[in-house]
Amino acid sequence: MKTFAILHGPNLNRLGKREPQIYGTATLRDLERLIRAEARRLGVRVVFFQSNHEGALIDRIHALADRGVAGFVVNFGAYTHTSIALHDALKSVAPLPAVEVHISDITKREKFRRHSYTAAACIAMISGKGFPGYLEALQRLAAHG
Ligand code: CA2
Repeated sequence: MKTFAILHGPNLNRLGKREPQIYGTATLRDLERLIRAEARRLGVRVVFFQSNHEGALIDRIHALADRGVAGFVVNFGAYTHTSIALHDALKSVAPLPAVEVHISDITKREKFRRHSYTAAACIAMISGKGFPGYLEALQRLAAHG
């Protein structure tokens, strides 16, 4: 059975606690429950990791790749818009596929959120679809050659 890693970046541990008009009222735990149910339906395994630290996310990408995961669903939070290092980390584990997800539509918010450095290392980016975007990302990975 394939295992996919779901990586959450900075502040996503605060989901459901602030800015419900942008991110909704459900928590990260609620999101992980939804993803687990979709994984069961698809017949794949999922592992989760959240960190507020760029280096910790990079170390985990390397470790998960060495451990044999089949791909990544990533929401690097604000590091999306700043981190060449996370882009390079995904490239460093090629050809493992990654799909980037954003709960909000990053193209319709502040100018500084419009560009993603990390999407260039991903096979797809899903933005603005809320939590269902993560389920779509998992489906994309499960269907990926
Ligand atoms: O829309 C997304 O999923 C984002 O990746 C969320 C990030 C943001 O920096 C990106 O531009 C878009 C923010 C993570 C969550 O931040 C929270 C802020 C307040 C309350 C709860 C979460």
